[in-house]
Amino acid sequence: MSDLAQGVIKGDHRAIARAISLVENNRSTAQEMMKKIFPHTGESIIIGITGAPGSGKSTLVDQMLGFLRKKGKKIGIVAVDPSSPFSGGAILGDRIRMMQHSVDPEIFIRSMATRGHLGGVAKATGEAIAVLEAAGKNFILVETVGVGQDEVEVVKLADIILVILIPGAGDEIQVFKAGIMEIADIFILNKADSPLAERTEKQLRAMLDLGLGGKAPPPVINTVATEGKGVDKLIDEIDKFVVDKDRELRDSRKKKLIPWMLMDIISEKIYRSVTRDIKASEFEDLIEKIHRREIDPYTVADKIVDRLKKGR
Ligand SMILES: Nc1nc2c(ncn2[C@@H]2O[C@H](COP(=O)(O)OP(=O)(O)OP(=O)(O)O)[C@@H](O)[C@H]2O)c(=O)[nH]1
Ligand SMILES: [Mg+2]
Repeated sequence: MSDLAQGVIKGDHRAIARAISLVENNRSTAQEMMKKIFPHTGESIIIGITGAPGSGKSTLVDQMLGFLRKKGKKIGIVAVDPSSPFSGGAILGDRIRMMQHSVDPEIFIRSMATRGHLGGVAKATGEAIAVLEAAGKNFILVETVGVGQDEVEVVKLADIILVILIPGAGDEIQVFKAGIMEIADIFILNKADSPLAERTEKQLRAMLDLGLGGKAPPPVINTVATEGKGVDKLIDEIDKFVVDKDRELRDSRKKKLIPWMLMDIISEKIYRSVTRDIKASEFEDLIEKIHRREIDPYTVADKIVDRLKKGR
C-alpha cells in the first residue's frame, strides 16, 4: 500500500488510476493510502464545470486543456458520469474528444460512475481529487451534469464553479433549480454561435442583476467551444480568480468542506460497524416489527447506537 501512495505522490499515472479505483470501490484499504497522501493535498486549483447534458462541457474542457498545457500546467480531469437517463453514452464521446490530449503524460483523465456508491458520489469524487492533488496536478477539472443533489455536492468541492448555459435557456435554467445557479462563480454561455444567444445572454444578465441584492453579478462569458472561441477570455477570468485576492476565499471554502468530509468519514464508519454488528436475520426481524408497527424506527435506531457505544 505504501508503494501505491508513493507512486501517486511521484505522479505515476498507473498508480493514480489504481488509487482512484480503490476509493471508488470503497474498500477500507483505501484509507491507509488516503492517510499517506493527505499531507500532499490542498494546493491544486479545482475547477468544477457543470451544465445540462449536451451543453458542451466536454468540448470546453478539451479546449481549456490546450490553454492550460501551453502554460505548462499539469492537469487532472474527473468526469462524473451520472449513470442516469440523462447521459447517453457520453463517456465514450468524451474519450474520443479528448483523444488529442490523451497521449500527454501530464494530463490524467478519469470518469467516475455515480451509481452504487456506499459513501456517496461526492466522497468518492473528493477522494479522487485528493489523489490527483497528491500527484502534483496544478489544475483539476471536474465535469458533472448539473441535474441533481449529488451533482451539487460534487461541484461544491471546487474552488471555482463554472456553470454552462446554452441559448434558448428557458428550460435550461429550470434544470439548475437544485441550487447550482446560486453558487456559480463564472457563467458560460456556450453555443454562442446560435441565433438565440443574444437574447439568452440578456435574460441571463437581467436575472443575475435581479438576484444578487447589491453584490456584483458573476461574469458571463460567451463561448463557441467547438471553435475555441471565448476560451481565452474564460482562462483570463479563471486566472483572476486564482490570483491572491481570492486566495482567502478559496481557503475559507476549503476549510468549510472539512467538517463535511469528517462527518462523511465518521458516518461511513458507523454504517460499516452497524452492518458488521447486526446479523441479517436480526435486521430482517426488526424491519418486520417496524412494518407491523410493533416498534418505531427511532427506538430501534437508539438501541442499535447504544449497542455500538457499548461495543457489544
Ligand atoms: N454549435 C455548437 N455546438 C457545440 C458547441 N459546443 C459543443 N457543441 C456540440 O454539442 C454537443 C455536445 O457537446 P459535449 O461537449 O459532449 O457536451 P457535454 O455537456 O459534455 O455533454 P454530456 O457529457 O453528455 O452531458 C457536441 O455535438 C458538440 O460538438 C458550440 O459552442 N456550438
Ligand atoms: Mg461530457
